[in-house]
Amino acid sequence: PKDIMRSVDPAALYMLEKAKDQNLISSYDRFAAQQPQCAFGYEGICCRICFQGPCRIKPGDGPGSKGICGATAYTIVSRNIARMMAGGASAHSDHGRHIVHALLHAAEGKLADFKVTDVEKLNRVAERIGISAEGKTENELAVEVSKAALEDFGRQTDEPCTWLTTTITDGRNKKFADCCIAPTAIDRSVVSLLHQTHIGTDADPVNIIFGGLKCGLADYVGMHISTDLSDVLFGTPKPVVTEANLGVLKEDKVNVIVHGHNPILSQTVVNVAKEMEAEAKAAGATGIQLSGICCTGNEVLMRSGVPIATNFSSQELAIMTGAVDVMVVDVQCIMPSVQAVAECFHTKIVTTMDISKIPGAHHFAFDEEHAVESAKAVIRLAIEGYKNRQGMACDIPQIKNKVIAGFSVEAIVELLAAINPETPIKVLTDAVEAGELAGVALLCGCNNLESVHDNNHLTIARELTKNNVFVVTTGCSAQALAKAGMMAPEAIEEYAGEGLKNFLKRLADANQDKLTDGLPLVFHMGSCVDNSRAHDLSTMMAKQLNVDTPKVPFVASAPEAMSEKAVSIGAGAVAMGYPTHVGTMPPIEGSPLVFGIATQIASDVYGGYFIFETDPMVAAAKLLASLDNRTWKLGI
Ligand code: BF8
Repeated sequence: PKDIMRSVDPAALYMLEKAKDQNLISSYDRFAAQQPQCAFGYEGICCRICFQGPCRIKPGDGPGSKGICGATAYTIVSRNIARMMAGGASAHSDHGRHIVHALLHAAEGKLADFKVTDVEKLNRVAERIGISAEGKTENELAVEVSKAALEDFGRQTDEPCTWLTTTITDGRNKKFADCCIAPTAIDRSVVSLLHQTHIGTDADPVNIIFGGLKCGLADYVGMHISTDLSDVLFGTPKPVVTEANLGVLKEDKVNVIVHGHNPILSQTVVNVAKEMEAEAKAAGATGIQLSGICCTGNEVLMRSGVPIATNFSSQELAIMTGAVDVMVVDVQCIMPSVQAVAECFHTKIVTTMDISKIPGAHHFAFDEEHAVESAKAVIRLAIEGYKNRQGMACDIPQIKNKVIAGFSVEAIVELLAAINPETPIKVLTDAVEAGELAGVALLCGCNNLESVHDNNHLTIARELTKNNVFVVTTGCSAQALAKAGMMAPEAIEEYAGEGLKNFLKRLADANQDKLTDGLPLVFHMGSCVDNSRAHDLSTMMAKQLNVDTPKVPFVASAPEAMSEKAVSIGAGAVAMGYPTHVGTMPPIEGSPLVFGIATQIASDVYGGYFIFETDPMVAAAKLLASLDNRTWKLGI
């Protein structure tokens, strides 16, 4: 209905109005058309694991209260949610594997277009995982590091994953070993979980959820490998200044949007675009305008300052501007509908990965051996598109905000080191111990139209920063905050509480020589795999405070979670010991027992727990209370 607010992003609202006038259908309309959604599925008590079903669990204690095999609500709910964790871990880690192969093949001299870019990061990763750099060339070292990473995917013995044991606290290592949830290999943990949740295997919800947590930790390993080796290949992010929202599209330029997750494709497009400006100008454009959607957008934003066009829910709306010449996509979070919308305009959708195709779209198979060639072909298609667009109407909402991003852990440590060169992280923990900061929060995850687009992200960020929480952010959450201007220095004056204001001012003053444009209110740490960066920050805080991660005043929130990846990230976060808020209901309400495992039993065993709360104001209050409880327990 017309009076329901569907987004708090003014650019998205502008485009939704236009869509209505022109009878263009988007996910916002399809969400409304799906109502009311199936209550059995919504609560997780629809079982489709075997095809005697679907079985729907009904109240009472008659035969309808169980599946045909006798599975109860708690078995069905736990199996369904665990399978989502397996899906999420698969997506993150398969992306990670792609990066490992690219680094390995580049270091073996098989790829002309890729090389080790960040030797220091390579050395740091090698040292951390116990590989000596002594007497080795950087390529030899990169080969060894890549092979060690591949071991974490396929090890058949019982040692836990290297990228887990070497990146977490001793306390977490012991806990995971004691509870038998340390993954030995990513692929194996996914396979085991699919086996465990097959009809007639595991019926015990606690055991199933613990299997899920193991997969959540495998997801963490996959994310960490992705981040580390992407940094080695393309560089570790440093502060960059750029912009966000649909106003970054330019009518007089060739507009190329990169969308998806894998930086191998998007970074190559970015690198090649610089060399092809002249071709674009020869076609009458004033240049090439790149912009990003979803996490591949975050990857090239962090490393190359490429602006953000928009985030997940509003991806179709970008095409409706009529200004997008090519949208090139790789994997994950690409709505199949982008092709249908593109067909109403001159826009071409280009798919690039053999596991991710859309009927009707152009498919340019992208392989690392011909990366530059493929990227050039994509940009040439966009230049053709620009020519075809002449004489057609563009309608770009002139809405965008300034963004300061690029905050890898290394970049944050460098900022802190300007105040305390010996122990940089102490600047952050001291601020928490002094009560200047209430703690640290990671805002991450998707959009989900169950809530008003971007509203939960913005409301929670405002409440937390007002109450002196240092906010780091990734994924579509970061993009929501960027679009709304919360990554501009001006946002500090507008939203930060006194303590946070003073902390950020001290940091900015100490780094004046490095920062051309000051610091933002909230710190963009990258894509969803870069949640590993936030984990590293909390682990550093734990080590400095001499406690395990469940005692650190650190919380996580996925205000508008939607994807399987969000479920596996959340599982990993809870295992690490964080109070983890989810602002849209995952399908677990059909079993009070599973709900209790997630919200209470998890806390008894791991220290972390889920907070399910759909009201963003109440959620912020709960997150603040969790931080408060942790600082109180630390004796602060
Ligand atoms: O990996 S936040 S909607 S884009 S799943 Fe997807 Fe969710 Fe966005 Fe990035 Ni993450």
